[in-house]
Amino acid sequence: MSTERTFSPGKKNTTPLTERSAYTALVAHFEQASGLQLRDLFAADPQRAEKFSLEAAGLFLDYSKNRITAETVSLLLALARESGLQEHIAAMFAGEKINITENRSVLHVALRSARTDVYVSDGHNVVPEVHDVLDRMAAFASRVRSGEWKGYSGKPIRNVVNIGIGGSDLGPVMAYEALRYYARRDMIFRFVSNVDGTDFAESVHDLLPDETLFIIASKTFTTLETMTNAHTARQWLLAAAKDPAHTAKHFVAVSTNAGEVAAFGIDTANMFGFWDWVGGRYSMDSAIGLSTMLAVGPENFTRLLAGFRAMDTHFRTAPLEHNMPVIMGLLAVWYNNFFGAQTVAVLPYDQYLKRFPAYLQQLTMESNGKSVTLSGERVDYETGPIFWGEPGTNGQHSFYQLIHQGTKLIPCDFIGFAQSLNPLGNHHHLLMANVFAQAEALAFGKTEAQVRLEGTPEWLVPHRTFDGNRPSNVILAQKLTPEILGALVALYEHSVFTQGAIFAIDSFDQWGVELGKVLAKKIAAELAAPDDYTLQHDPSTNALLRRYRQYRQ
Ligand code: G6Q
Repeated sequence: MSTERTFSPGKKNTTPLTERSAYTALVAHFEQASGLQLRDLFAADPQRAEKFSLEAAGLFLDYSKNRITAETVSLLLALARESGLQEHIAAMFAGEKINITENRSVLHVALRSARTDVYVSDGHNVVPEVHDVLDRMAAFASRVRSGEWKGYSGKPIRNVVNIGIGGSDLGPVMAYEALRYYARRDMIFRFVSNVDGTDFAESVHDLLPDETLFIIASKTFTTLETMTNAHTARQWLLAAAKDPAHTAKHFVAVSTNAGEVAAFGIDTANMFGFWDWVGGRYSMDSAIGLSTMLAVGPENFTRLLAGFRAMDTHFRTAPLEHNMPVIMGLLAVWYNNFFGAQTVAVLPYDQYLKRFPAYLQQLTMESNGKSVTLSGERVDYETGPIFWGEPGTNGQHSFYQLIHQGTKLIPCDFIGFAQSLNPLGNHHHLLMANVFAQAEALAFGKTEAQVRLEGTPEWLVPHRTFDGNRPSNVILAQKLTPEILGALVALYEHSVFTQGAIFAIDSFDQWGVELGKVLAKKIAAELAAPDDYTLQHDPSTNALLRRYRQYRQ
């Protein structure tokens, strides 16, 4: 890696956030705004819902139930401008090396480009190679799905096991679950990520090796968990297939590292590449999405990419005040940096989106969980919030209590669809009634007077009162299609980008993941060392390692 810093900090404003004039103006504005009550804001302006809503790429966002006024929005937009957000968006789309610590372009938007688009990294247009890989993926997926691609015993492939972790797992799992309605029902898809042998063992225990295809998905092809699982998978296959030549029909790779792929024994003709300008957590629409394409077919995968592209175009071209990812990113900054909210809850009211919160956790927290700025100074303000969530309505019967009546402020994103993919009786109305009811209850609560009117005994009144004034966004779409999933993921990608521009951090590196990886390798070697091996860690770690060895005896 080059040791030169090549990024011109002129793209993002590296004046410390807290010293920017729009920030100072927001601090002053917050003094009154923190006392705003959503009940009063709605009573004062019957048009509020229309004013604070947006449509883009098939998504509708109602952000009127936020603790904001028109002045708040205009000050947040001023902060975005002063922070260089527009220049930074232009720099990303132009392929500039905005991932400064790894000296890389950030061009996941090129993964969903139209064939005629031009995206340039290091002086050359990457679009033809993107489409070349997509075409090869489509040809391969069609051969597997049609049964033309056969396993070693001559039977077609019925099972696909994706082996990957982090960005090479969370996107594929989430997309498979989200698009299951569109997936081949006569094929089984499994996802192995954990180095815990149980993950592999349970994933294959009911599969036949001669009908199973493994996708080894790893950008680097050196990740400990993935390579350990990949070697175990090969042993599992060979225990049945015997002849090592048979692995060719059962292993394909998705990687940027052809050398390691070949060293593992996978023919690079069966390798689907991507590029260093695709971050792991931004890679579900690259070849890392091969399992998704095998499940839903090339046409649906193309529809997914079209949805991403529609949101990319919106993000790049819409004025900031009508720009959905920008508005969502700025609202996140408002609560994170002014109200001191530590977390954001994402609450999809669609069973198919059950892995969406986990996916967003990596996207948001690995991207913006940083504490130094682009110029290397320690921040004196909060950066990325904690993301968490569960599909509705299950969460309502567990953690929503704290959101409604706890002491913490937790902004919520509700996601719902007008049509169910599985219309059954009255289920969908009941599901969606809960979205609207929860957002309403959080915003408006229930006053003491209302509780008393219901005849509640006086001593119970405080317990049954809801303060309200708890903010939420509601995102609605017609139904969960591949296009809508793409638009939804891109919405959050670009909202994270917006926040990163305000925080003046590198949203595209992940050095924090490294230290644990290095230490784990060292300790793994020590665990296999003889008993008299002298441990040189801190006393707590040494004692734990001794205890582990003792239990193993
Ligand atoms: C994502 C991170 C990380 C990465 C995994 C897997 O942005 O870089 O989650 O995706 O560590 O890495 P490989 O794909 O190289 O195995």
